[in-house]
Amino acid sequence: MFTNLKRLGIISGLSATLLLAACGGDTGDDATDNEPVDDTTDTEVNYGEQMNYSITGIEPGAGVFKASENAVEEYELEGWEVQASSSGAMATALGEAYDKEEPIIVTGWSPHWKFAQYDLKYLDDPKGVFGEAETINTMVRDGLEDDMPEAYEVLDNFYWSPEDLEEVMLKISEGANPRDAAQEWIDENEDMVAEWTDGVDEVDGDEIELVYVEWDTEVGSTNMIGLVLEELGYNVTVTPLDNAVMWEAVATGEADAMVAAWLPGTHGDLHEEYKDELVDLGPNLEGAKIGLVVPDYMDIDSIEDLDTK
Ligand code: PBE
Repeated sequence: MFTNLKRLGIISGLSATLLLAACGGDTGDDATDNEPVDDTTDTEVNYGEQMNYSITGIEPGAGVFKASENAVEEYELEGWEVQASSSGAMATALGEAYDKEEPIIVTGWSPHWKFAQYDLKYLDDPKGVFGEAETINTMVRDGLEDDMPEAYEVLDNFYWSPEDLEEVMLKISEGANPRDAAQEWIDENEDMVAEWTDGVDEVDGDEIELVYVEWDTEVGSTNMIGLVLEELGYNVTVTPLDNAVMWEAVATGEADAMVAAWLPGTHGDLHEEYKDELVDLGPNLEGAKIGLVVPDYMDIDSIEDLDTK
């Protein structure tokens, strides 16, 4: 019983009330119950305290990590911190909290398999710190069109839906090796793949390097398009890097391409820095999104309602 109450946050709500009473903040008079209260007490559950004022982050180089730090500042979430971690560790922490119905806030994004696996929601962001819907664009190095016109054309044609990418991600999250998951998706979607490769000549073992970051989205998309290029005869290397290094590698021509540019907001700063040295082949996916994500069972809807220290 006690654990159940505690889990629901009723205990901390209760102690806040007792504290208020002790300070003379609540006279017990019903008429005072509707009066506006201080920001820090306006959610019944003190999630901040329960979560140690900590947002479970991912790699600090990720756009969503930086945006979350901006949110802490913009919403004046005093005492809150975004904890650096990895995408994999974030997902594990989310799964563990979810199984115990404990509160957790993660730096989240869509498409992502976590929405298929758990009931989750984005916290409202009335200040628009996380931006609107985004596209994921394909960027190639200067000169690729001349050097490898076949790969250029396939990369230019590559376009799929969030649901397609989610299918690949879900298979990987269920334990499939990324290449196998990507191959399975290709086998199940031959028509779409045929559209990307339609009329493109085969090549004979030309080497091409795709760079990406080990985020679930990019593991799925990069492995998939890498296999399509392999089928066309390319010798494909896929290299995981840090976000900023990925952008730099394509801008300097050290790598040939990436399918992981989140625009306009998430990678807006990196795009600004490198846009003149890259060839933007446009969106390979539309309807992506980033933000703070919590389990549906949490009694909070907006970043504004997070209680501060
Ligand atoms: N993500 C996944 C990346 C882009 C792709 C949302 C974690 C980021 O925040 O930079």
